[in-house]
Amino acid sequence: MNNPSKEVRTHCSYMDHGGCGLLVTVEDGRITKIKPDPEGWLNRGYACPKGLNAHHRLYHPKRLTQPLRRTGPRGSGQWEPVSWDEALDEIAGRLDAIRQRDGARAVAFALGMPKGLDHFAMIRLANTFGSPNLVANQDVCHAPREITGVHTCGFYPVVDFKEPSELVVLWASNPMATHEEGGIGSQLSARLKAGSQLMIIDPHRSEMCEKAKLHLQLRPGSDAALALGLINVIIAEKLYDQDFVAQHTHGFEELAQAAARYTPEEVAAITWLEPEQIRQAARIYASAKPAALAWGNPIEHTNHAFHAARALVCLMALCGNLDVPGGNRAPLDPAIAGLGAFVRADLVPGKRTEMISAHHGVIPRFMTIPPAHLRRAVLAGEPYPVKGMFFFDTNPLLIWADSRLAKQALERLEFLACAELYMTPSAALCDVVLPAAASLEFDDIGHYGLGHGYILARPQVVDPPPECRATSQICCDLGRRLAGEEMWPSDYRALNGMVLEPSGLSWEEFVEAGHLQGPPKYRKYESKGFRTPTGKVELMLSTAGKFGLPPLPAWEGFPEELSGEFPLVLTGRKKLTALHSSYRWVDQLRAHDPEPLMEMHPLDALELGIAEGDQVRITTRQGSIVQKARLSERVLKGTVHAEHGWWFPEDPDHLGGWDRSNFNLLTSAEKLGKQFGTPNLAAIPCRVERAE
Ligand SMILES: Nc1nc2c(c(=O)[nH]1)N[C@H]1C(S)=C(S)[C@@H](COP(=O)(O)OP(=O)(O)OC[C@H]3O[C@@H](n4cnc5c(=O)[nH]c(N)nc54)[C@H](O)[C@@H]3O)O[C@H]1N2
Ligand SMILES: Nc1nc2c(c(=O)[nH]1)N[C@H]1C(S)=C(S)[C@@H](COP(=O)(O)OP(=O)(O)OC[C@H]3O[C@@H](n4cnc5c(=O)[nH]c(N)nc54)[C@H](O)[C@@H]3O)O[C@H]1N2
Ligand code: SF4
Ligand SMILES: [Mo]
Repeated sequence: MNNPSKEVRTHCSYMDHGGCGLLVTVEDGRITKIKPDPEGWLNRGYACPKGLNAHHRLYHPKRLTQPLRRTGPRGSGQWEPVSWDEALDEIAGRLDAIRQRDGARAVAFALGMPKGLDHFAMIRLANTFGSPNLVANQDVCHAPREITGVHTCGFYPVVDFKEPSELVVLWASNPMATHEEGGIGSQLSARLKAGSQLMIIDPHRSEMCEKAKLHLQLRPGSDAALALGLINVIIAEKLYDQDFVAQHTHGFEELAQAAARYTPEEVAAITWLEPEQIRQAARIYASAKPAALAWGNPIEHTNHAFHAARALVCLMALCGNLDVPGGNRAPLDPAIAGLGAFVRADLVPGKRTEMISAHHGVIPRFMTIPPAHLRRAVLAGEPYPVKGMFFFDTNPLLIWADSRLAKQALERLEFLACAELYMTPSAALCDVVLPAAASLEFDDIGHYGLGHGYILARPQVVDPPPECRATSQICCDLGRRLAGEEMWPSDYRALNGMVLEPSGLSWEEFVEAGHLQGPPKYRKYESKGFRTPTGKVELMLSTAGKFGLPPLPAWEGFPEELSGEFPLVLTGRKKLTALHSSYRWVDQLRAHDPEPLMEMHPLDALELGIAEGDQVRITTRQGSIVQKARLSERVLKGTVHAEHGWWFPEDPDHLGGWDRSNFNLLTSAEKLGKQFGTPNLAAIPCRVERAE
């Protein structure tokens, strides 16, 4: 990086699921300003405060800048600096010793939200090491939607904001803040400007709801019931796409029978809605041609995630919205390396039966280990013990359900190491901590392996601090030690090359192009059928018996009942200016979110003697935390909306006050959905009182 001053075009990353094009000003090797790229493919001149402040992550005085080895008890904050070779040799030596003694499966590798190509480099590391146990948050993030989609219609139906729709439905989805599946917040605005109508299904009344034709403010956790209610009306009133259903679906009669009991009256009682609202929603969705349904993360935040996701794919199918422009599409990848080949899935052929979660009977296509299952292995040896773990891009102590259990499990591990930007509460429990390069400091490929139908170029903008390494490079360094030099390149950039190889593009050509997208083909089923065993959308699953799955979507009740002691329903959502537990130490970002806030209805607050700005204690059957009260009519009476991912880097405690305001002290890892091991992060009975 020689030029004294320059502007570099790249894509925002490690900040959410978006892909805003950015123009980054570099002066004397330092980033001084970030602007949105007016020509950004997905964002066209938009960027949020996270992207615009991304460089402040790089220059924080307390950023980790050298490898550290623990010298005192875990979590005591006592470290000594070591060289990279010492640190890597120690990690490789300890993990290998466990492999020699207890087998490769006794070592787990863990990740969080997919951030870049390093996510897939880590999966490759687990595979080349020989372990079937790759832990990730997919139990509560995308697997229920993706895999249920694959079982039902052969693909993961992603909302299509690229083509015109008559109606957009935001169902448990808030793209203006989260930019799920790409840069779609700004794309959604464009769709609305072009005349699409809007329907929102969300217990929180955001500003977007003012633009909506209908907002169903439902009881959190009742989505499966509501979707079945819509199916009921659509079938009873014959509003479905009769040609599509006749030609392309399997099990319509059985679905019709199953849905018959979910009358608007029945469903109204469950969802806290009026029967007429349910009829209206069904008519609006079924009459719009096409309708694009953005289905979000909270669908996956109860142990009934499978049923909720099944019901929603059935709804899309009934109304003929699958794989049509402006509906829910089946994106095709550009010519790039297939995922299986990149991660070397072939090296662990027995994974499906040997992975910890197979013992718990998860859906066989689900190939990552839910954190709840990992902890049963570590703490109870069920189905066999796990003794060592390496992780990056995740902060388990804050983001796994039941943080106390997470702490016990991390502490119980014989050896634990990670790569991080900052000494997070989870890093503080490690034996060795490696200093990671931040995004913008290495060449990266965005959105690979996520089923979005495109990849984004994220060229390096500045050099990392001398002792910080890209996480993909760390995978190469550990891979060469643990799996042999023939299995891993010495320079991580070769991994980018592997992904691009089938495209015939060099890295420079890819950067010049900015992105690669697959062919925009729709209605592929017309020539090829749907990629399910029957070749049709399986409203009733033909594989139900084989995989032990419920054949038809159903409402199985709330995960937990309300009671006199716990009369309110707790849920949450992501905020535009924060990413889970990340970057709480970056002042420029923290300024937007100085402290944890919970929202409750003024009438509930009045009954409980709580005033705006009070510190309140939220208590569930599992635990209790403190956040600051915001009284708001945007939430329903009887509900509480709290923020997750809160810790306090400024705290003198070495674990950053992890147990004060952390939502996941309120969640449990006991009651899990069978298909994905999903715990309940939403719809949790709670009570609230003023904290002293
Ligand atoms: N700014 C920001 N962006 C992010 C992230 C972040 O942390 N911050 N995280 C990224 C990740 S990993 C993910 S998975 C995505 C998630 O992105 P989204 O799917 O948009 O997820 P959420 O914000 O969790 O929830 C969306 C909406 O669901 C509503 N909701 C809550 N409970 C329920 C319920 O029971 N039923 C219904 N129908 N609605 C409910 C919330 O009020 C919220 O408006 O965002 C990504 N983008
Ligand atoms: N209660 C509750 N729990 C939830 C959710 C919820 O809605 N409610 N959402 C769930 C969902 S959808 C997801 S995806 C997970 C997210 O879970 P995680 O991905 O674990 O979330 P983060 O807290 O963002 O942790 C990311 C870690 O990566 C580090 N990091 C950031 N940038 C870099 C980098 O450039 N290099 C390296 N090496 N590290 C970096 C950060 O410092 C941070 O510690 O949380 C889940 N947990
Ligand atoms: S919306 Fe997402 S991708 Fe765009 S600037 Fe913000 S964090 Fe980055
Ligand atoms: Mo996520």
